[in-house]
Amino acid sequence: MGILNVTPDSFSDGGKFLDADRAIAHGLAMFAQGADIVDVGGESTRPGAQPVDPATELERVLPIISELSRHGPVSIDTSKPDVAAKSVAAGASVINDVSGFRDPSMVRVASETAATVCVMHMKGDPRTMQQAPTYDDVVTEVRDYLKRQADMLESDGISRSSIWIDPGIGFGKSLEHNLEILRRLDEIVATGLPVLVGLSRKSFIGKLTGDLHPSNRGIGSVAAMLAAAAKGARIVRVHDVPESVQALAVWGALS
Ligand code: HH2
Repeated sequence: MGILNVTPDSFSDGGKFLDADRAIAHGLAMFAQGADIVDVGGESTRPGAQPVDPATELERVLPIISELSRHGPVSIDTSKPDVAAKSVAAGASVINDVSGFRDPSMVRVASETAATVCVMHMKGDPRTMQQAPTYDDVVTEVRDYLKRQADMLESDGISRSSIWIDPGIGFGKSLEHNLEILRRLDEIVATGLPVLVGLSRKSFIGKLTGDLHPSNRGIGSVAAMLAAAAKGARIVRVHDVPESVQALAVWGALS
């Protein structure tokens, strides 16, 4: 899954693709480079990010989704029901909600469409989530939460085969929490639901390597992505599509 942030403030590619033509060109390039899906977002969820109103978010994402969905599968990265509904109407086939379908209106929108849903775990919200998050056992807590949300979505009419889960690397997690989740990802994979992992260029890579600039974290991200794939991750959300496709091709042939 290639990342396309149509925002001024995303932590890594903020401001690069706010212009619609550039965003579309980058999405098409990611399809050509081997992305199976492009994840379009119009609101940054980095720690401390300020919320965006639905009209602004729609204005950013709709033209991109309409065009890109003619060329390949597109997901919409949003927690807002109106944005999700209009994005699916414009051609998105996946609703990727970092707030994990906690809002009943998001569940209703999802159940009224045939879209696949991605349920992510986040502790708190982006404004506060990195303020000393604590867990008894992060892996068990995240896994049980994702299972409960998947059961709730299924009882609200969404087919289990259309539900992906995501442990939410960096969303209310310390460095140790992120590492523990990745080391024990197989316990989340054991739920039987397809697991998506988004770790590309995130701050834990910078903390491990001492390189704090997101654009210098590509190789560390590929290493972590392969570790996640080895533990059974089915979908990996990445900024660096050609490098990730190449790494997965070689790892896939050897594993
Ligand atoms: N991470 C980000 C955004 N959306 N969606 C899923 N399912 N999983 C993730 O880990 C995830 C996500 C944050 O990364 P990014 O989009 O690169 O930055 P920003 O939120 O600043 O736009």
